[in-house]
Amino acid sequence: MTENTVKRTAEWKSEDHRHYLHPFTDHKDLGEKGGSRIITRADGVYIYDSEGNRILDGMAGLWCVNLGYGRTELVDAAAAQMRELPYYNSFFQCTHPPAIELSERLSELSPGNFNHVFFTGSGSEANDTQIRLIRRYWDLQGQPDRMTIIARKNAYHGSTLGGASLGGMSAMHEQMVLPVPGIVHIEQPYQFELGADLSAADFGLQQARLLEKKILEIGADKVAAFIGEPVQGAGGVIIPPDTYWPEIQRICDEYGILLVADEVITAFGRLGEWFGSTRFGMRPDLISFAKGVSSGYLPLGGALVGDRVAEVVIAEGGEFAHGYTYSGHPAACAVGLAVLKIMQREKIVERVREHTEPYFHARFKTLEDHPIVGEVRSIGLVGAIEIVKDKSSRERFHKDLGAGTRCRDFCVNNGLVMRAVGNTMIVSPPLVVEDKHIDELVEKAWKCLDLTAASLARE
Ligand code: PXG
Repeated sequence: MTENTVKRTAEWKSEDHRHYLHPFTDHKDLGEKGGSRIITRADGVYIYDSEGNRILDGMAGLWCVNLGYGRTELVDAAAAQMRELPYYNSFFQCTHPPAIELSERLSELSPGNFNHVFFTGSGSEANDTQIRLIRRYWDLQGQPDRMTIIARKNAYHGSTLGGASLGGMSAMHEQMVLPVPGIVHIEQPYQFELGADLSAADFGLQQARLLEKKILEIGADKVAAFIGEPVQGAGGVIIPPDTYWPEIQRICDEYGILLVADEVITAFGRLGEWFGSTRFGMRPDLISFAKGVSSGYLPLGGALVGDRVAEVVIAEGGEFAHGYTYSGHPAACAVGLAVLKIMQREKIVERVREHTEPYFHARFKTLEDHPIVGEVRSIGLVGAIEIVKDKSSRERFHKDLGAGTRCRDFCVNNGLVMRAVGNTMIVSPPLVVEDKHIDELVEKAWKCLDLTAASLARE
């Protein structure tokens, strides 16, 4: 921080408010509340704002900066690639080394039935690509009536029209007359909200069988695919019971429908595996990825295409009429390769699985003793805290009290980024967090839950 950044803060806030339309933001409300916090730099697991505050980044940016900030190796990889070849496309029978090498590395790291990658610039574009691949596959199989894709309520699959349609966020649907035709939603495996009376095993089976019910309602010969995040992220870190995914897999197999794992958050070590599907015993036909593949340093995503789909689309499909200017961007792919190199060298996935996850799980769970916490859950390095008014009945605070956003604001003002999804607080720290950072996260979270409880008690 320099004196200059402090001085510039007011000016930046005003310019920001006048010109910059932020994603998912109520601009009128933001203006009335004094504008945005301006993040000027970051290092390791901390971000710094223009007024010099140091804040522990409990969200790894937006679930993406898995290797932490200040990785000069990633900066150097991008700079070197930009000097050599800053851009070229892979349309019209061209390609370039970073995209070739990254597609090969991803094929090696992904489950055995995956050997092809389609690159995009984001997770939303990855899921739009999946819709195109799914429709193309069934057309080529001579089953064009298999048009319906089943997804879940409260899922997040991105913000393009396709991604928002697959997602189950009603507020997004309402603003755009979505979903587009051919996408339907079933209920999610959110036990704290929907299944308090059942055992986890029974609740998992019950929620999975909603898929079978929906398939039978539509007609199995009309269903193309099911898409789900192994663990729902933006919906509130919803961790399905162990029985859920095996039963979903059984149903997909039985009716021959494609299974798409949206691993935009869960891949690249977030759940202590290269791909979160592995942890839940899923055998997806298609996988979407983004975020952690480049650790957020440059925009990069893609669709991993399993052999079942690739063989049909490649052998019989002719030209696949789909692609983006930045598909396989050389600098983004060079950063992706450097990320994978660091992950291998520093054994990031193994460290999460063997050390960080158990430590985080145990320490984070202690927050369940807090008087306004109804449940704490975590898996890998994602976690959720359910804020409640009454622990035993799980009664929530009235929605208008904004318990979650209150807690979020206390957190950031006390040096911790924790995100609010309604009254659920969620975290997804960089995978490189050390024990002392986890201690700091838990201590600050407790303090901010105290502040939240006190402020709610005053109303
Ligand atoms: N799938 C999943 C599972 C995601 O979490 C996307 C797709 C879309 O990726 P892009 O790169 O197009 O944003 C995501 C993105 C939040 C939040 O508030 C989460 C995401 C994006 C923005 C906000 O938690 N996830």
